[in-house]
Order: sequence, then structure tokens, then C-alpha cells
Amino acid sequence: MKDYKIDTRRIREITTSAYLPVEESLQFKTDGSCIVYWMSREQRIQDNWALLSALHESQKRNVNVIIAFTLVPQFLDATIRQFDFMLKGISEAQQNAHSLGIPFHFFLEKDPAKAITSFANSVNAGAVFTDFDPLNIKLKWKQDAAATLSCPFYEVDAHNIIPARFISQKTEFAAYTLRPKVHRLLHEFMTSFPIITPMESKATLPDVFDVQDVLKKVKVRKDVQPVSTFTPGTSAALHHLDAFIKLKLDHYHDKRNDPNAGYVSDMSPWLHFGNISAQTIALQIQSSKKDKESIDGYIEELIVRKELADNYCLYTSDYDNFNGFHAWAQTSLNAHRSDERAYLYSQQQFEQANTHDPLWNAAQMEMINTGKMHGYMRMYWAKKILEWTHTPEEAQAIAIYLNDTYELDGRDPNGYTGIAWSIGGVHDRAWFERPIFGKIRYMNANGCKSKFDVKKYIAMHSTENKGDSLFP
Ligand code: FAD
Ligand code: FO1
Repeated sequence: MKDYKIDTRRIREITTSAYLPVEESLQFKTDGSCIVYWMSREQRIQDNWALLSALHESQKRNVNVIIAFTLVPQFLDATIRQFDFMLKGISEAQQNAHSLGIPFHFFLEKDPAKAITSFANSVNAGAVFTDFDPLNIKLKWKQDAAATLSCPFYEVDAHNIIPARFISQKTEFAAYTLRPKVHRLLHEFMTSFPIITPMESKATLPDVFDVQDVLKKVKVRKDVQPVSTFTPGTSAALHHLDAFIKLKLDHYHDKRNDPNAGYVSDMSPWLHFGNISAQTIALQIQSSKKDKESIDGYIEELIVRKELADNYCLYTSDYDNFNGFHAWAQTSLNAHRSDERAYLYSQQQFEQANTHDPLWNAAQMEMINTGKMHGYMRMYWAKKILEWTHTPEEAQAIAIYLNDTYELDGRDPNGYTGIAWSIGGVHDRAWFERPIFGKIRYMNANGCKSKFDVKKYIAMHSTENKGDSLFP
């Protein structure tokens, strides 16, 4: 591969107590014989700054890169639906790596830190690189690995166009506080990716893993079936993006909030699993010469909104509970704890789309049937759970459980932040006070009726239409 630059502002050295900015030259254990890239969030080969950083360092040290993925038998509320989607995408990545001569090892281990440490020792790694990920579970994996690895350990932000640890060192209050920083820095980071070409030296390649064999070994719910609405993997993501730009982007600005219209990109499952990079999407969207208002609207969501979610989870470890809400929201919700609830539902009644509200039930069924609820409906859906449960804590826990069990794109900073926005007013402002919600923004079915054909949405997704595909 011809030489290329790596922006070291994406990289942090991981120690047991800190994520240290790095100087130009990275450390490498003397007599180290390779570099290990511990793939996790970014499940792709091309357009991946973490892999490109590892390859860049390997060329300097004249050693090979070896990729390792550690699969855990359970991950948050993931079911066979998400493991099926993810593993098929990882299998494609393994084949892509091998076709370039880069070995890709796959481990099924309940203790990822232990697995990566013993693997790094067994290949005498001179350094280990891994992906930035703000979720508590991932920060724990990295802390555990930092305590046991015997070589320099680096984290690379290959998820955000502007690295999360660089753009801000605190919880941003709202999109309007992050947006100016994004727009000031975007041109520095929105560069095109070097293309990874076949390796000169022929490393021995491990056997590829078998998806069905691994699916038999994971310990997850099997009743939440895989969906046929999304094809896993990087090539499907790139094809879908191409179709979105050609056929839908022009009307993103005026039709995206209509859940019947189908003018959103549906990129979130592939973004969540890292099958495609947001930077790849942004570069294609910006050079598309489509409707300017739609391009700007899409970039706002893909960069400001999405990177605001990583910022929230990175600097608010209580991103998944009531303590993460701003003080004004906690005070306001506390003041309305004893308000009368007109309806009260259990987690199971919500899960079975068994409420009095056909619109809410249809949104739940859309998520169950297709693996992806429309973004506009997610706000309504979560806010009604606040209205129909005993406490905000119970509402948030139920929303997270359902979101992470049924959404392909769940278990993601976007989800924890979206639920915290809906139930706790995170990144939103205070609204006029009302029962139960206090000053948290309220939404109701009339608001939906003014935006789109509610009857059509209900007919499309109501319980009777089980299993209809996302593209009618
Ligand atoms: P598009 O409108 O095509 O947007 C393109 C991309 O921009 C998305 O893929 C996403 O990466 C980003 N984006 C768009 N809207 C948002 C947003 N509000 N916040 C952060 N990023 C955004 N998103 C998830 O990825 N996983 C979740 O589990 C999730 N749960 C949510 C729960 C609630 C209650 C709410 C209100 C929002 C949630 N979101 C979640 C955010 C948003 O709804 C989805 O990202 C979006 O609907 C994904 O569909 P799309 O790719 O077609 O979006
Ligand atoms: N990342 C891993 O490194 N190993 C896993 O076994 C793993 C399982 C998994 C299952 C469902 C899911 O939605 C995500 C999963 N991830 C796994 C993490 C994922 O790659 C992302 O890093 C985070 O979920 C988003 O930050």
C-alpha cells in the first residue's frame, strides 16, 4: 500500500486509568512480531480508520497486522435477530480481510479481555489497536484488557467523523452547542479513505468461522426471529446507500418524518454494526448534487445528532438511567410522580402491543415485524411509555429493554440518547408544565395526525399484518 497519513487526533493510548493523546510516533514493544487490531464496533475492512492506523504502524515497523474479533455469548438485550445480522456481516468482513492477505481470527469467549490478551501474547504483538466505543460495557472490556496486555494499547475513533474525545471534553448541553464545533472542524476530518490493497507478505490465514455453527452456541433469546427486511454486511449497505441517494435523498427534507413515505435512509443497522462508516456515507451524500436542503438535513442527523449521542454516552455514564437527566428534568419529573396515570401497562403488555392506542401498538409491531421503527414514531412510542407507567425509571427501563431486544440498530449510543431525550428531555429544552411529563416535551396522536396518514400507518403495521416487509 502506498504511504498515507493518519490523523493521530483519532487515537488515544489506553492505560488502566486514562485515554492519553498520542504524539506523532506510537509505542511498539521491542521484539514485537506483529500488530493486532481488536475489531469490535467497526465491523468492516475498507474505510476503517482503526484498521488503517494499525496497518500504518505495521508498515513503519515492518510487521503484519492480524485482526481479532471476540464474540461474547450474550450482549445486553441482543437476541438471535441481532446476532444473525451481525455474524453474517462479520463473516463478509473476514472474507474481505483474507482476500487482502490479512489474517482474521474469530473467538467465542465470555471474557473478551482475557481472550485478546492471550491471543496478543501468543502472537507476540508489539501493539494492540481497538475501536472507540462509549458504552459502559465496552469501556470495561478495554480497562480489563489494559490491565493484562503486555504491549502498548491504542483506541481509534473510527465511528465519528470528528473524534468524540477530540471535539469535546464534556457533556454537550444540546445539538446547538455541538453544531458549531462540528462545522468548524468538519473540513479537517472529512477526508477520503486510503484503499487497502493486498498485502505483500503472505501471512497464514486461519480457517473462516461458520455463522450457523456459532449461532447455535450463543446464549440468546431465539423467539425474536431474524428479519428479512435488511441484508447484513458491507456490500448490502453500500448498495442500499446508492439506492437511497438515487431514489430518495431529494425528498429527505420534506418527506422524512412521514413513516408511510419511506424517505429515510435506513442506514442505522449497518451503521450500528460498523458495516459502513458514517464518513463514507457523508462523502457520498455531499458529492451527490441532490437537493441542498435534503443534503444539509441528512448531514445534520448523520453527524451532529449521531455524534451528539456518542458525546452523551461518553461523558454521562448514567446514559441509561434517570440520574443522567439534567437537574431541571429530574426536578420536574419528581414533582409529578404522584400524578394520576389514565392508563398503566406492564412491560409484557407493551411488548405484546397490547395497549388501548392502535397507533402505539402499530409502532411496536413495526419494530417487532421489521426490526426497525421509523424515527418519528420512536419519539411518540417512548413518550407514551412515560405516560402509561408508574415512574420515569420504569418507563426508561421498559423503553431500553424493548428497543434493545427488537431493534436491529439497538444497544447503541443513539438509542440510549434517543430514549433519554424522549423521557428525560436530554438535549431538549423545558416546555410548559403538564401532568406526568412536567416540563418534558409532550407528544400525542393529534400531533401525528397533523404530520402523516395515521390510519394508513396503523393498517400497514397492525398486529394482523405480521411479517410484512419494509419495502411494500
Ligand atoms: P435517517 O433519518 O436516514 O438518518 C441517517 C442516520 O443519521 C441514522 O442512521 C443515524 O445514524 C443518524 N440519526 C438520525 N436521527 C438520529 C437521532 N435522532 N439521533 C442520533 N442519530 C440519528 N438510533 C439508533 O441508531 N439506534 C437506536 O436504538 C435508536 N433508538 C432510538 C430511540 C428513540 C426513543 C429515539 C427518539 C431515537 C432513537 N434512535 C436510534 C435515533 C433515530 O431514530 C435513528 O437513528 C433513525 O431512526 C435511524 O433510521 P435511519 O437510518 O433511516 O435514519
Ligand atoms: N461487539 C464485540 O466486540 N463483540 C460482541 O460479541 C458483540 C456482540 C454484539 C451483539 C449485538 C450488538 O448490537 C452489538 C454487539 N457488539 C459486539 C458491539 C457492537 O459492535 C457495538 O460496539 C456497540 O453495540 C455499539 O456501540
